[in-house]
Amino acid sequence: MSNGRTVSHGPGDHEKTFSRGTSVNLGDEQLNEAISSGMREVEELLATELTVGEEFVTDKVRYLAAAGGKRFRPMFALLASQYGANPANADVIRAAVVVEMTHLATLYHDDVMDEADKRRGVDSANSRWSNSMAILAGDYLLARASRIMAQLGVDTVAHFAATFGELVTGQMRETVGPGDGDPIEHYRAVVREKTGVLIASAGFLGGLHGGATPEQIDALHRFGYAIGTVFQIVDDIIDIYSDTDQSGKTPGTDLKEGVFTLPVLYALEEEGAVGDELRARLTGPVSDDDEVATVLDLLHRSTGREKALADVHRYVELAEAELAKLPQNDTTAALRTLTRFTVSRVG
Ligand code: GRG
Repeated sequence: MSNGRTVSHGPGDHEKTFSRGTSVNLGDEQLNEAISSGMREVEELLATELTVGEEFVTDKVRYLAAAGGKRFRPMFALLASQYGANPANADVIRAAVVVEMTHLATLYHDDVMDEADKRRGVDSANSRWSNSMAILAGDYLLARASRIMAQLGVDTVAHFAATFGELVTGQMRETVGPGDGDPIEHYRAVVREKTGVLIASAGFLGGLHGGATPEQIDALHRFGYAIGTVFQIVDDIIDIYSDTDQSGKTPGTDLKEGVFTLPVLYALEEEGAVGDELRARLTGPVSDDDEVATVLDLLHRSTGREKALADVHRYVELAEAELAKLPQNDTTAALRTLTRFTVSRVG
């Protein structure tokens, strides 16, 4: 789980299916074309926005956008806009860009807090320049995003004020830790606030600016929270349980950073020898490679994976319940496929 102190991967870094605007496969030709062409407009506006200003600023704000990213959030905003009479209109494109710019800003800030070396396969901005530069680059992105938001009207500005508040609360909640509270509840709250909220915003704003009904906008917003949570838990399961060959990642990255994600938290609650040994070993970051291997082996023998997976399925049910409230058309079928695809990475 990407968070304030630690690693900076995110849901499905290896899940490159949501490509950057060139072509997508959503199961329907017309929808593919609509979303691909919308994503091209998103990329154009994003590129334009990131070139306005002094070169010593824009080279830093362009850096992470150019490095890649799945662009999942703007793509979801475009899909959400399909429910209205005006899908993928200029305001939808603006809203999608605002969401991606905000996402980018959080990545810059998150990497400073995590002291991350890498992001999107390149040196993080903080390691390439400095913490100050990375923070200021994130701030500049928020400044540019705010300018576009102002064009979208007060409802969007008010919505984003709440989104920012939730993002920052999630980051702080994670940094503060669960204290005497339930660590699993704490994890859920952090995932909702850090990962869910911006995906939910993409659904909300795509629906709003596409002209969907208030009920549809609400369903898209809730669907976003649920699918965002699915993404994060799946990613956290992969971090512990998949082979490098399969996932392209080194298992145990979160453990090395001292981050105990959902499967680990469940395993730590377990009664018996495996739970006892994990409780004795997991008192902080696991730095030594042999120790990581031992802990991973214990986790494989625990119930952590199956319990975390049961949670994934509960969130999938929540997501599907929201989709059931929407018109049963090609867009809803595509969102259902995306949901199942996300889960398929962990079975
Ligand atoms: C700047 C508004 C603002 C808030 C600061 C730092 C912070 C408070 C919040 C951090 C939020 C954060 C980084 C959450 C993790 C989000 C996440 C899962 C990132 C990875 O998403 P992907 O996989 O990444 O979609 P790509 O690179 O594909 O875009």
